Amino acid sequence: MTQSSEPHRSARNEAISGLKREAFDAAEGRESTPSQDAALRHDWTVADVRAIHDLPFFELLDRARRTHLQFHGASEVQLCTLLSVKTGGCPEDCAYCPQSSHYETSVGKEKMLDEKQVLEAAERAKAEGSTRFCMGAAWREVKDGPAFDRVLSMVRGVKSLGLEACCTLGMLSPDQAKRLKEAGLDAYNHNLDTSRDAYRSIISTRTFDDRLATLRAVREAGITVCSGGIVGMGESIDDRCAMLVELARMTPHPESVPINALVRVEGTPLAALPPVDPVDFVRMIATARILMPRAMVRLSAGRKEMSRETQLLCMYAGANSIFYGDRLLTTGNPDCDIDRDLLAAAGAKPMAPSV
Ligand code: SAM
Ligand code: DTB
Ligand code: SF4
Repeated sequence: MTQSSEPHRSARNEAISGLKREAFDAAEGRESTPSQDAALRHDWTVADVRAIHDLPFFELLDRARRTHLQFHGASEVQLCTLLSVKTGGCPEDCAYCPQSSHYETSVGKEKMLDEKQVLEAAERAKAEGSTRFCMGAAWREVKDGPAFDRVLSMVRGVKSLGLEACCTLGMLSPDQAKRLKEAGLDAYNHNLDTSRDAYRSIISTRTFDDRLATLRAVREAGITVCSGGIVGMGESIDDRCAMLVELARMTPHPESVPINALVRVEGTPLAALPPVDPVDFVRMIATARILMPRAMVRLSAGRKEMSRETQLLCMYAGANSIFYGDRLLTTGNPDCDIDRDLLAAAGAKPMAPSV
């Protein structure tokens, strides 16, 4: 079942789907043109998406580029910085994740960072040119109490620096989402990761529907939705398309769609999988751009193993954000000077702050 066809849909989403797109955009303070409206569909099927995904490569790129230019600046890339505020020891068994306590990896259980450490990292990120700061915790779910209170004050601190604030903390209740919103949180990352069918072979400790319930709580609290997935976990092309369908059937679409290439970490069950085919990865970025024209499509994990040419093709195909700084959460990311060269090669400039 898709998010928009479930009974607990929010009053706000009901209202949006009942409104004409233009009216919704006007209410949100955005202008939209009739041709933009035509591109914003929510009724995608796997067959529709597969037909786009499988287009001859140059045709797919042309179409994605046209969509991108209709909705976004040609050469702007948002720089975001990630920080793991609570690392390792996670009770979930996500087969890709070095932070799961189910697997022997080099990532150990660490204690939670304090607010000062986080704000120093956020200040450094801002000085390097990032405009969005995302705090991650290796939690199955948020528990009310001192750790959550500390996250709330981290969010307030990050906001006071003029950065977009994002968190990824696992499952959330509607009340916790409301408290994050009150603290000023702009976005919540909670990935579908893969298709509903493939999900069961990747994670056994929670369900795909748990994931959708948290995304609903986020949307209903008025926080923007950041949700995407991982390519390269042994899934089929139909699984990849089905994951994009789940996202693109949401009303409104997620504002942010991270597409990760699996980082194959030793000790995890997926460590020995072959790397993702770069052209297939670009296809996912292009398809996400066509399906969710307004979203920020984020070229996320896996860039350290990706050629410069593949990354440039991703940007051409509609990726308009990267994680910036030499660490993701627990694994490496290209150094800032390498990324400055990448942006220069793309003729791209870092996006100015939006808040
Ligand atoms: N514990 C929270 C959760 O799972 O939602 C937040 C942190 S979790 C590390 C955030 C996301 O990172 C995951 O949903 C997954 O998409 C991504 N991720 C984790 N390990 C990865 C890996 N090895 N390669 C690519 N992406 C990964
Ligand atoms: C997302 O989709 N990718 C980021 C962010 N959202 C939180 C996380 C990638 C993590 C890669 C593995 C690691 O560094 O631990
Ligand atoms: Fe835990 Fe998140 Fe890693 Fe899953 S992806 S094991 S929930 S930190």
